[in-house]
Amino acid sequence: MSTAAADVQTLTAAQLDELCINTIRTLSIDAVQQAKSGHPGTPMALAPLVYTIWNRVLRFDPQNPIWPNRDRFVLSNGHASMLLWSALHLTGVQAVNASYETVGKPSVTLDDIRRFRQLNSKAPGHPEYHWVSGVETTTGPLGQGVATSVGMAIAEKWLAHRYNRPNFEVFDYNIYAVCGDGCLMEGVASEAASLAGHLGLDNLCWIYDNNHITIEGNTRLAFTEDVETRFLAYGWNVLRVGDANNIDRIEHALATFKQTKGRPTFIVLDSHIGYGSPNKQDTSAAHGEPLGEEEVRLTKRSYGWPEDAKFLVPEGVYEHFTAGIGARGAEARHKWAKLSESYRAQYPDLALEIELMQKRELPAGWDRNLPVFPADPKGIAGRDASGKTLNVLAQNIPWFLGGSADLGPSNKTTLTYSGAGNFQAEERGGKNLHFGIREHAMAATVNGMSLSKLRPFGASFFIFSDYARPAIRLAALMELPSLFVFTHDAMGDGEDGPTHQPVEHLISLRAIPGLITLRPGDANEVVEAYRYIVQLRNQPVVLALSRQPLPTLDRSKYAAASGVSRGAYVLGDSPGGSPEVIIIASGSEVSLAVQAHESLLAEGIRSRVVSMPSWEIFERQPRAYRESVLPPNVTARVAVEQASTFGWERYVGASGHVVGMNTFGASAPLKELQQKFGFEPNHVITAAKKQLANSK
Ligand SMILES: Cc1ncc(C[n+]2csc(CCOP(=O)(O)OP(=O)(O)O)c2C)c(N)n1
Ligand SMILES: [Mg+2]
Repeated sequence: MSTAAADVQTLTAAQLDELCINTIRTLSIDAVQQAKSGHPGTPMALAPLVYTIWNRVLRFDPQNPIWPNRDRFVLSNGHASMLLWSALHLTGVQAVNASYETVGKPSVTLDDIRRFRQLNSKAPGHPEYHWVSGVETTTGPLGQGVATSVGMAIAEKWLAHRYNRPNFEVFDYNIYAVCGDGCLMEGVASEAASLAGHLGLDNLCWIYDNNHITIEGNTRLAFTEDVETRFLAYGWNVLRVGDANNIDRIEHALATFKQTKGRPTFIVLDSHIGYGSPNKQDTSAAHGEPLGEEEVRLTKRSYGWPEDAKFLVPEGVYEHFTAGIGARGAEARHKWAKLSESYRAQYPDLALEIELMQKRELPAGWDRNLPVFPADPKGIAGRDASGKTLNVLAQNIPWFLGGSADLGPSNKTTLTYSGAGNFQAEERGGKNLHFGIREHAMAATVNGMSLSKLRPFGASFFIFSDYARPAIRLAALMELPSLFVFTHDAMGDGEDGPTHQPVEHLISLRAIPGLITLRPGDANEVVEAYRYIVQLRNQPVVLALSRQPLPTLDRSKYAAASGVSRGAYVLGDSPGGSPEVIIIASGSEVSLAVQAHESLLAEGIRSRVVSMPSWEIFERQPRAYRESVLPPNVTARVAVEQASTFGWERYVGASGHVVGMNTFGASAPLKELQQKFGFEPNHVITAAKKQLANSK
C-alpha cells in the first residue's frame, strides 16, 4: 500500500518518516519538471538526510528563523536548492523583513515551489540569503557554503566565549553544512577545512554527499583521492554512514558529532543520486535536468506515490514537522528567551551588546578616540593610519575583529592593544584571527562571521584580492557588511614587481554591484573611511591602502577629510571657485594631484583638485552635489590613479585625460616606477594644460 494514500492514523512511525521524505523527493521532482530546469537527483538522494537534520536534530524554530542561538544549516551544494525549499516550506518557516521582524507569512509557499526558478518566486534556482528567510547563506558557487560555515563556527565560539556566563549558555549552537563532490574538489573548501581543523571547531559538522557523480560523469574521471584520510589529516573526526536512506544511522552520526569535542566532524554519506528513478539513479543524467514525464511516473511508482499527483503534500506531513522541529524549536527558543531575560537582568551591558549586534547597530562611543593626524609633508602610510584606526575601533566595538592571511605585520592589521589576543582553539576570545595563507577561505570566513552579526575584517595585499574575489562577490550579493582591508594598493611596493602590483583590481572590484571600494588619499581620509565603513549595515567594502607614506594634507588649507563620506569632494579650488580644469585622484595620487594643482594655480590657471576615494559612494550622492564637484561645463579634466585607466572616462569624459596604467608594472624602486609610468607632477601639469588648450 502506498504511504501517500494511506490513512495517516494507521501509519507506523517509520512509514510517517518515509512519507515526509518522499514528500521532499516528489516536491523536488515536480518542481524541477515544471520549471524544466534544475537538479532533481540530489534532493531525491538527500531527502532522508535533510529530513533527519531538520526534523530530528536542528535546534531551529520555524516561527522565528533568526533567533541568535539557532543552529545553522548550510546547503553548500546549492544546486540541490529544492531540498531547502522543501524543508522551509514543510516546516512552515516564517518570513522575516529587513528590520528583523517576522511578517506573519510563510517564507516559502507551495505556490513558490510550483514556480521554482521563476521570477519573484521565493524558490529561486539557488539558495539566496536575504531573498528567502531561513536561508543562512547564499550558495551555488561550489565550496563557498562550507567555507562560509567555518566563519559561522568561529563566530559561535567567539560569541560563546564573550557572552556565556556560569549557568548562562546564551550561545551554544552548531553549524551543519551539506556538501557534495564539487564542494570538496574546490580549493576553498580545502583551505577552510584546514583552518577549521586547526582551530578545533567542534561546533561544525560537514556532511559529504558521497555519490561519486558530478556533471561529466563518475568521479573516477577526476576525483579519486582518499577524502576521509584528507579530513583526518586536517584534524577532523571522520564518520561514515554507508546508506543515505538509513535515518537512524544518520541521526546516530549527528549525535556522535554533538559529543565530539576538540575537532570538527566530517560525515561521509554514501548516497545514490536520483534515488528511486529506475533509469537515472546513479547517473549524471539525474544531476542537471528534469527526469522527464515518463521517468517521473516510474519514480513515483517506485516510491509508492500516486503517479499523477503533483506537488502533493499528503495529510499528516505538515503536522509531523510541526510535532518535530516545530515543537522542539519553539521549546528551545522559548527557553532561550527566558534565559536571555534573566541574563539581561544580571548582565545588562552584555545583553545590550548582543541586542545591538543583532540589529547591526554600534555601541555608544564607537568613534571615541579616533585618531586625527596633523599635517605632515612626510606623512604616514595608508596601512599605518589604518592600523591605528583599527586598534581604536576594535576597542570601542567589542564585536569588531579580524585578521590577515599571514600578512598582519605588512597589512598593519594586527590588533596590538593589551588584551586583544589571538583567536585559537585554546583562546576563543582573541580578536586577532590568523587565517593563514588562505585568502579565499578568509573572505568566505569573514562572510560567515558577518552572517553571524560580528563585524569582521580580513586582510591581504591588494593584488591577492583576486584570490578572495568569489567570496567578495558573494558578500555583495548577500548585502553583508564584510570588510576587506587590502594594502600595497599600487606600485608602492616597488621592488616586488608586477606580480605584486595591482593594475586592474580597482576597476574590476568597482564592477561588482553593491560593493564599495574605498581608496583614501591620506591618513585622515583613512580614518574617515573607517568612520563610514563601520556605520554600514548592508554593504561590503574593499579598502585599498598604500604601503608607502603619503603626505598628510593640511586640512586648514584643504577641505575636511569628512568629504570621504560623499565619495568625492573638492579638496582644493581656484580662488573664487570657478575652475577651468579639474584634476581628480584617489589614494596615493591625491598628493601628486595636489602638487600639480598648486603649480597650476601659481601659473594663474584656475585649477580644482578633487579627491575621489570611492566611485560608488559618489554615485549615491544627489546629482546636484555630484555636479557641484564635477561641473558639467568644465570639460578639461585629468584623472590620476595608479591603476587601469579603464572606466575613468565616466568622470573625465571622452575628451578627458587619464594618467593611469595600461600595462603591468615593473620591479624597481618606487621613485623610478613613478618616473617610468608618468606619476609625476610635471606629467599631470602638462596633461592639464593640454586639456585646457583642447577645451578652448
Ligand atoms: C565554482 C563552481 N563551479 C562549477 C559549478 C557548476 N556545477 C554545478 S553542480 C556541479 C557538479 C557538482 O557535483 P557534485 O557536487 O558532486 O553534486 P551532485 O551532482 O552529486 O549533486 C557543477 C560543476 C558551480 N556551481 N560552482
Ligand atoms: Mg556528486
